Amino acid sequence: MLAQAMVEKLNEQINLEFFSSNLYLQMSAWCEDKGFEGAAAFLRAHAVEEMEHMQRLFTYVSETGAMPILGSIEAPKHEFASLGEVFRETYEHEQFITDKINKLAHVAFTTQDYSTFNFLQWYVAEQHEEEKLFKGILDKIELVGEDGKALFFIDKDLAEMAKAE
Ligand code: OFO
Repeated sequence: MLAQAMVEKLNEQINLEFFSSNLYLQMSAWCEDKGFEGAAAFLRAHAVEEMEHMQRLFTYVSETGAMPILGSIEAPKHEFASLGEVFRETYEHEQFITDKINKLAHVAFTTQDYSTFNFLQWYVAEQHEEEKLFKGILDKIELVGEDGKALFFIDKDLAEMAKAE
């Protein structure tokens, strides 16, 4: 049985995972609109992964006998200055999510909710992967620059990465 305060925090995280999914889906629409098809495919695939993050939390809350409560999800922004900006924002967003997961793990540990603490370890490891993934893309963009030719190759690379998502 989870403490009510923990249920509320897990519900907030469910909401945030929905937001992450919508953010990447919206970014994929911007990329598609600007002709970056590889980036669009990559972000769309990643939006699906975020829904899996949401589902995993939803299942955990249900299985412990509490009720997941879905709130309204903030609309993501839909205008970006460049492909570089899109990926700078993905990386910042993942850092924000890591911070949220760390705070959740801290609360679970300090309230001796070891079941939730153990459950959250998957997210701790996943956030390491998520940051690595987005930092890697950002590093590549910063390395090659943002002229048309460079972005063409970045987009091709992202198309390959989308297949692995
Ligand atoms: Fe991108 O890791 Fe969930 O939100």
